[in-house]
Amino acid sequence: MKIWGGGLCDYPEEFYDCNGDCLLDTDLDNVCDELDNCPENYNPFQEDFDFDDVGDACDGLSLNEAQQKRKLIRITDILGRDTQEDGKEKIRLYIYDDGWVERKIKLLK
Ligand SMILES: [Ca+2]
Ligand SMILES: [Ca+2]
Ligand SMILES: [Ca+2]
Repeated sequence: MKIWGGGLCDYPEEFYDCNGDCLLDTDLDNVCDELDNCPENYNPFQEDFDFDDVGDACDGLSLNEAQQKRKLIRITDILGRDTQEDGKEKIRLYIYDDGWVERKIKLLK
């Protein structure tokens, strides 16, 4: 995202005025409503852990909550074969009932 740097104002950045201020910024985090992944939550860094374009600040779940709410339905290896929690595969995929997939990488001891 580019931020208008001031000076000439022939072509202000979309959604910004000539001063680099948002035309609309409900939560005052300097990310314009049109670009803000949480228009009503102050989150200047636009964190979005699961990349669904809804920011963490308003995604309705924190990481901890998410893990508590979800139910683990399968553990597979990288090729989609079922494995176990203590499997020896280096990378395991934890598949949850809401479609969430968590990748766990086993550290070598
Ligand atoms: Ca904003
Ligand atoms: Ca925001
Ligand atoms: Ca999100």
